[in-house]
Amino acid sequence: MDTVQKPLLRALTGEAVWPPPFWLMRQAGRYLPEYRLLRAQAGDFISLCTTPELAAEVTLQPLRRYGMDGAILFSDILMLPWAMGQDLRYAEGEGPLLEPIRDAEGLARLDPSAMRARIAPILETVVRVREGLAQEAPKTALIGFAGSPFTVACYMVEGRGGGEFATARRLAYSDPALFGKLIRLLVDTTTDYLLAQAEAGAEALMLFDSWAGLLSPGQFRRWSIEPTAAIVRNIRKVLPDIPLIGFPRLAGPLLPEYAQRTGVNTVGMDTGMDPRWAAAHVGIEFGLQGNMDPQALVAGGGAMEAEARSILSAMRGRPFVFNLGHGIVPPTPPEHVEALARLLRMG
Ligand code: 1CP
Repeated sequence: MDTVQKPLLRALTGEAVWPPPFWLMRQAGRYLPEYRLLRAQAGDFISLCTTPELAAEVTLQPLRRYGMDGAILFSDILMLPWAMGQDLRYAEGEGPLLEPIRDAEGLARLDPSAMRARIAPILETVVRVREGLAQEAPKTALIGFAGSPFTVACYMVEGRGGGEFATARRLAYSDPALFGKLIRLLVDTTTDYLLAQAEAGAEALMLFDSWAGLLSPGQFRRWSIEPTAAIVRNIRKVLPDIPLIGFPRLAGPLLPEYAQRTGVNTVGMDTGMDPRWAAAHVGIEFGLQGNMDPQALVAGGGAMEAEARSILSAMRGRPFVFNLGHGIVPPTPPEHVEALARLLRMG
């Protein structure tokens, strides 16, 4: 199958494909029994991400059930700081824990030159997933990804998730030189990391800015829009045509400005974004992606169908990729995902 014909790639580059292609953030994960089984075999989460055979298998699992139009590389946004030598572990039930970086000494301990060797197994996963897709799902496109510099910096400075990243946001005001240095390092390494994924076979690239909406408008422009725009420019110099998706979660009314100024092809809408407002304010030259409430997918039934249909009707006639407004949550019944996939195929 010629990649140009893959529906996801057509929608991401400006075509109003109907019924719209779909995939779901965190589509591989704990709601699937086959994932839990492999996760237990791998032991810890980092081993799962760095064992290409297992990570590729986990990437393909949801496609076998639901035939999504997009596969997303199974990895994590924090594998980049890990690849630069920052201590990282995933504590059961607690999420990621890192050795916090809050001063110049901490920043100096990062070793970007270690990155290439440490990401090698992740790139090998990309190669294997492309081989798997060619065999099993020739119309499905592979999405590579990274966290945006601001969101990754949040975890690097705070050392953990679960809160509002007060330390990281304060540092951005109190020591913008240091915070800026960290962001610039992330712009450079994220560019290299995404280009390496594309070279290994990723067909579209997504930047997750999950915590962008915690920023004031001025800080949002400085720490979310500008670094993202720099990454987009860097990537475009090498790969002018690769589809790029940006997801500035909770950006609210700054979403159109984010689309315009970053130069991504498609912007992700989070759960709270009104798709009709987005359709009216984000130019038709941009694709939109989103944004059903993950809790509607847990609930299922008529309520879920009504949510999905209302999003579809708001997006009709423009380039659009159906997705959730944030990641699938573990209590999601797999049969609800099945029902959603059936509804979406009918358009
Ligand atoms: O126990 C487990 O099995 C680990 C749970 C888990 C999984 C399945 C983590 C830890 N990461 C992932 C995979 C993952 N993470 C993917 C690939 C799979 C897919 O989408 O199907 C992707 C794209 C991510 C991206 C990610 N990681 C983001 C951005 C998207 C978002 O959800 O906002 C963020 C913020 C993270 C950090 C992270 N990693 C893991 C957890 C539990 C978290 C969130 C921590 C927090 O709440 O702050």
